Amino acid sequence: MKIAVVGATGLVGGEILEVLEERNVQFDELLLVASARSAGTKKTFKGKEYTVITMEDAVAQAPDFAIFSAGGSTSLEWAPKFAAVGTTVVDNSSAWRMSPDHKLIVPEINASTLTAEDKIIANPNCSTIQMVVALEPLRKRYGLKRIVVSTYQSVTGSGKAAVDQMMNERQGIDGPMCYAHKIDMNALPHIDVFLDNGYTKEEMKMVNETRKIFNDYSIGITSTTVRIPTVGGHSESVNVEFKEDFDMEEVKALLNSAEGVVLQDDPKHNVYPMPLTAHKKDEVFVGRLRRDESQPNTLNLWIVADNLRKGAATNAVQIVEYLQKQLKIA
Ligand code: A2P
Ligand code: 11C
Repeated sequence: MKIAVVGATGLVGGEILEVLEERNVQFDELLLVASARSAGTKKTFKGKEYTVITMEDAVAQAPDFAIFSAGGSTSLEWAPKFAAVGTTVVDNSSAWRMSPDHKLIVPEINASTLTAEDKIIANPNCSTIQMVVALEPLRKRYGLKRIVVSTYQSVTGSGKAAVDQMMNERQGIDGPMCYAHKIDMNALPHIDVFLDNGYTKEEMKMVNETRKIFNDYSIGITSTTVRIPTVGGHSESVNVEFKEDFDMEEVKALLNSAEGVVLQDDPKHNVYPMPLTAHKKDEVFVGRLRRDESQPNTLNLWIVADNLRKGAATNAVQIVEYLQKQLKIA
C-alpha cells in the first residue's frame, strides 16, 4: 500500500503524519508532497528521513491513497489528476464537500455510504465535525429540530501563518498579518470570508455540511463563528432543540457510550472540556450539559476537540482505515 500526504509541510500535514504513526497505519510506501517551494526538503517519519516531492512526481507514482491538506484550489486542480491514476483521495479542503457527486464523511456517522467507486472523498470542516460527532447519539434517539451554535476557534485553524501572527504579537514583533486585526488579547467574529447574507463562509459551512452529513435538510441551523487566541482546539456552545423530550441521565449515558465522544461533565469539581486538555487528543469532549429552561426539548452543551486532530487529520486517517479494512482497498 502506497500513501501520499499532500501538504505534508503544513500544520495539518504534520498532524496527519503524527496520527498515521500513533495509530500504526500499515503501508509499504509513504510519499510526502508539497508545493515546488518545499520540494527537496527533508522530513522524518518513524525515524526515517523522507524527501518532500512535487505534485507531478507524486501523481507519477500513482499512490493508493492521498490525504490532501493543501487548500481548496490545489485540491480542485490536483485531486482529479490523482483520481485519474487510480488514487483514492481524502480531501481536507472545502473544494468537494458540497458537490452532489462527492461524499462528505464522518466515519462514526456515515462511513457505510462509501464504496470503492468513491475516488474523491471530502473531509468536513473542523467545526462541523466535532459538533456532529457529539450530536449523533442524541439525534438517533430524540431527532434534531434546530441547532444554535457559537464557536470559539483556535488560530491553528488558519494554518502556520496565523500561529506566527499570534506569537509575534505576544513578543511585540511586527510581522505579517494573517487576520484583518490583531488576534492576541482579542476575539474576531470573522472566520473565512463574508457572504451576501451577512454570514461568513465558516458559518454557512456549519449549516450546509451538517445537513449533508445527517442527510436531513429539515434541520434548522444558525451559527456564529469566532476566532480566539488559543491553539489547542475549537470550542462550541451548542443549543439543540430535539423533536422529542429527553432525560438528562439518558443523555449522559448515550454520550458516555458514543464512539469517539468523551463526557467531561462534573462542574462541582471544575471538570469540563477545554482546548488545553483536548490538545493532541483524537476524541470529541462534551460537558456543561444543561436543560434550556426557556423552551421545551432543548439542551445546552459545550463541545471541544483538537481541530487539527478529529477536526482534520484524525477524521481523514479514519476514512483511509475504513477503506482499507471494510472495503479492502489496497
Ligand atoms: P508549502 O509548504 O510548500 O507551501 P498550512 O495551511 O499550514 O499553511 O499548510 C499548507 C500546505 O499546503 C503546505 O504543506 C503547503 O506546501 C501546501 N501547499 C500550498 N500550496 C500548494 C500547491 N500549489 N501545491 C502543493 N502543495 C501546496
Ligand atoms: C478554521 N475551520 O478554523 C477553519 C479551518 O474549510 O477546512 C478549516 C477550513 C476548512 O479557520
